[in-house]
Amino acid sequence: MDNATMARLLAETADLLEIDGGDSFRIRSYRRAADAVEQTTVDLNEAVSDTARLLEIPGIGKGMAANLQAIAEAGSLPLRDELIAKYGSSLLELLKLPGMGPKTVALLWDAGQISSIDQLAKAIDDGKLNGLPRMGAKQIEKLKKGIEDYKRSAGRFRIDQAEEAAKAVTAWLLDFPGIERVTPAGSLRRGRETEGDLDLLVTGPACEPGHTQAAVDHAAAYPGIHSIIAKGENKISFYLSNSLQVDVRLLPSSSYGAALQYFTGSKAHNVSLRQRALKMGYTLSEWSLARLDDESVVAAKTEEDIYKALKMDWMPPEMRENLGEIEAAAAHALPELIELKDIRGDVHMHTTATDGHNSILEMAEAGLARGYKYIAITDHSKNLAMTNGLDEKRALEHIKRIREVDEQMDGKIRVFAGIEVDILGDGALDLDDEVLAQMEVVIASVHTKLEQPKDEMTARVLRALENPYTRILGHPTGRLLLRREPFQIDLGQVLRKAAELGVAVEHNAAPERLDLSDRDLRLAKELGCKIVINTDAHDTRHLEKMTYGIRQLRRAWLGPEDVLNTRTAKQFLAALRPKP
Ligand code: DGT
Ligand code: CA
Ligand code: CA
Ligand code: ZN
Repeated sequence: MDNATMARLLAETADLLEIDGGDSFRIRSYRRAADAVEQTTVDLNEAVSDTARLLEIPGIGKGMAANLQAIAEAGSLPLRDELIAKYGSSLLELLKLPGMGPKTVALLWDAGQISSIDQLAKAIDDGKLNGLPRMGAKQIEKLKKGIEDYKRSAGRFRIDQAEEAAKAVTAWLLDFPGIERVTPAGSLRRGRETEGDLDLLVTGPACEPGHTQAAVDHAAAYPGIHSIIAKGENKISFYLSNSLQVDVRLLPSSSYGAALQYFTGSKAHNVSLRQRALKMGYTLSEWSLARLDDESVVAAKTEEDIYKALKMDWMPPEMRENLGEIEAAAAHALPELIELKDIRGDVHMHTTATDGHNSILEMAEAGLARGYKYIAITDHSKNLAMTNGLDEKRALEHIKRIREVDEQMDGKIRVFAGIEVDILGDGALDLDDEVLAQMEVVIASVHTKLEQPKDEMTARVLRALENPYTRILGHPTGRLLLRREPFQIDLGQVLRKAAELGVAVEHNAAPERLDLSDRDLRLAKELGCKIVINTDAHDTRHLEKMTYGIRQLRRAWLGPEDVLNTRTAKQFLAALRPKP
């Protein structure tokens, strides 16, 4: 059991105790222990047998040390188990709703033994919450929205987490001598921003009919498996310990293409494609494209064969959402999509001057190592005090240091001076114009007061765009995938204004953001916006996350010409809004 899981069990115990009306001193000690376990660099799994070592961890006393030992031994904590038995484990799910703390959960329990999200939804619908203390109409509305958001994101995983898991399982499968190829299909192959489960397609001699047992057994022995859901002749499904489901299918190489096409989806794309096949006298399945009349196979071995037999061009998986790609492929009119190698620079990143982990020089060298021709250093501004944001004086000093590194790189890579300047609550920018005037890349972003009503937020961002020094609008909706919904904003109006003023809009490639979303990117292109893709790196390693953003641009059908930082350094600067 890892530290994170132990910390979670302790924190949940504290929450349950509070709901139970427990002694506040005791509640606090569990909470403090949870924090301590989360913060410590000691591997508790290893240290747990040595009480003295546990006691050295600040926040862990004798009682908690015993609790940690109990957790390590039994995988659970008796007190937590007791409370779960009393209230049910769904109570913990209630706590995951935004704005829901133990006090509110206790209130709901007392009001009608409401102990799950479904029961809460029903109680709201039945009007049972009206009149409860601290439950005004506004509060109830908020809860309702929280439930909707939660249901939408529950059980999904970010693309970086899904990809990491896919890579690990793939490596394990490829270790087996009779397995030659493993391909992730489904939403991951289509590059969706989140994945519901992984669909891995496997082929090789060990996957041919009648010979699959050993390969299935090998898959079942993957060390990361939490529990097996189903195990058959050609398929095994299991949960990883983070509860991500993985479906592994073993396929004969003769029908690999048909299966890849089918399991890549999307469902909507497949439905449309099947209709086209029917009109042509064919039937399309996960096994083959076959003639309707005599069932003879027309194509099955590769995806290209199948699309070709349907008189279409093969299309990148990111396009397969039934949004016009079938018609375009049939008309041989598919657009050229952007690729990672088209990107020549990354112009949003942070350094140790604020909340980044690396120096200007280290970021420049990492950019160079990726083959970039330019980067921009864009640290935070003073409004974001928790990041040690730059005030005017420090910003000017920072520009000087950036110029020095630019010199030092001797033309191998250009290092532009920039800032990610906060858009204040009223739409003013956080730094004086005279300072902004000295930088090449001024990104304006909203980081605070995210709760503003829609018209206020829209007016705020419009005002920020009007500032003549604003050149890029950073992460325009402020969402954090599966954690925080976009803030309320009239994005159409903002994008139209950005297009009119020549302010570029950012696609933030950090996998927890990925905004603008694929759909918003399509709108941005339609409206004629300039588009920039950035990683918002806070560490040299984050520069690698560009790939997740590229997938979203491709899903929006963007080509290299649609994105400013596919251009040379000179062309890039020239394409930004001119300085006043
Ligand atoms: P996810 O897992 O929710 O992120 O999304 P997908 O697209 O990976 O969906 P999943 O895992 O349920 O199925 C993988 C692919 O298999 C899906 O994209 C298309 C295909 N598929 C699954 N069920 C059906 C179905 O009932 N009809 C059709 N036409 N295709 C299906
Ligand atoms: Ca899937
Ligand atoms: Ca699946
Ligand atoms: Zn930011």
